[in-house]
Amino acid sequence: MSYFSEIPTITYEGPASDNPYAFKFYNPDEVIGGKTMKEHLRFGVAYWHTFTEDLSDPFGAGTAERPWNHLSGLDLAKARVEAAFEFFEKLGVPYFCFHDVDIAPEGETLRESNKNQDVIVGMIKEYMKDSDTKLLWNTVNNFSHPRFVHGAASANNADVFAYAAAKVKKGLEVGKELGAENYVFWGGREGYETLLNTDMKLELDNLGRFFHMAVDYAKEIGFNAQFLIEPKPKEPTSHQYDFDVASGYAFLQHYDLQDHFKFNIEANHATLAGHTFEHELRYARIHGMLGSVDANQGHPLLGWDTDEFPSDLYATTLAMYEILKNGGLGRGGLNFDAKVRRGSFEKEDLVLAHILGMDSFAAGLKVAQKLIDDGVMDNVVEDRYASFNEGIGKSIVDGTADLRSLEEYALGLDGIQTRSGRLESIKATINRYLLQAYAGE
Ligand code: XUL
Ligand code: CO
Repeated sequence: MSYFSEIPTITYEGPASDNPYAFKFYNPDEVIGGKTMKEHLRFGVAYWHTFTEDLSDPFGAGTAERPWNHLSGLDLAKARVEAAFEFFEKLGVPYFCFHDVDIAPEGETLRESNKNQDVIVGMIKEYMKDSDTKLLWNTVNNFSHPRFVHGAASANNADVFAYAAAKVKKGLEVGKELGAENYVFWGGREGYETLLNTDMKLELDNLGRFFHMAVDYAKEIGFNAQFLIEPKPKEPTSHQYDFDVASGYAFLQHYDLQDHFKFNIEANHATLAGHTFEHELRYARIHGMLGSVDANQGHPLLGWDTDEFPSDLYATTLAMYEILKNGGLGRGGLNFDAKVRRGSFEKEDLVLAHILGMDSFAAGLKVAQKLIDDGVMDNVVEDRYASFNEGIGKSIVDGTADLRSLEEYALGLDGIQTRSGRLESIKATINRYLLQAYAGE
């Protein structure tokens, strides 16, 4: 059965093309800074948004028209697998990602859920044999079912902790079976709604214990995926424990988990935390903790996690700048944790949305590499901090200065010269690079 037969295989036609079913900027074989675009970008399709999502929102029912909507149970799950691998091939995406409940229906019991998963995981494994698409990461959904109303690993109820642990155990086994390169923990309900009934210390300690159990079990079964924490400040909780990279990193260090995890950074989670996307990438990068990316964007006028497909070239450029400066994402990738808008309910929109996301990051990559090659930001930064390269500045950086030596120096100063940060000029330069990157093509 074919689900996307009317849709052609998407190929690169270049910026001048007006064919909606073609890449304008994503040219998988084009070499940028010594690596192909395909090697740099490692795109992933999020199974939940593309094959499971019905596009409902808190105010209205689902609108998604999908050729598998008439099915249910395991038949529906199987149809989605067929559709997914056809979709991956049409777009030439190298990776996909899923939660346990995205791929297979939950049963009445944990045992039944596991059995359903086994059926679908077996089918996915077969499809993967004939496909170039691999599993970037899997995870388990420990937040949707009512049993997780008060959290999972940070729940008040030990039975819920045990149930969540059992689901992660299965998730790790599934990840190993399908050769996942990473395994993600997003703490959907690992937080609280109010401190009035919350033992924060016990919840955080339990979360730490939970992660150690996962690390130990992965080691035991020989599943050597990179573990990733995906920070988000809130939603659905009013306060999520892994609020942002900085608080997540402090948590990992406190519980001695920092060597076992990196971060999966989502653009819209960064902005919900009051940061820019590039702030979260930079914070992770400079601490050696940048693992992978959930590539999406928020709506500037809405305060929640809208999970839009990335279209903002300024944001993708600055994100790719951080990723290039990181030397790439290693075994991580750019997973489109993004959904088409509720009004974009036709199946064609799924393809068009991925083309938009892939092209946006490809263009960002090209501009970012040029900015790096020409030292645009590096030169500004080097010049701005030059006072730390010699004299008193050098003594601060190399640790030979102390308050006494600094006082002596400051007392001898005859005024301090400060200089402009030239922000507007830098922005004008970035605009020029953005507009010139494809000039003449
Ligand atoms: C929710 C979110 C999740 C994680 C995986 O905001 O981003 O889909 O990516 O659980
Ligand atoms: Co995400």
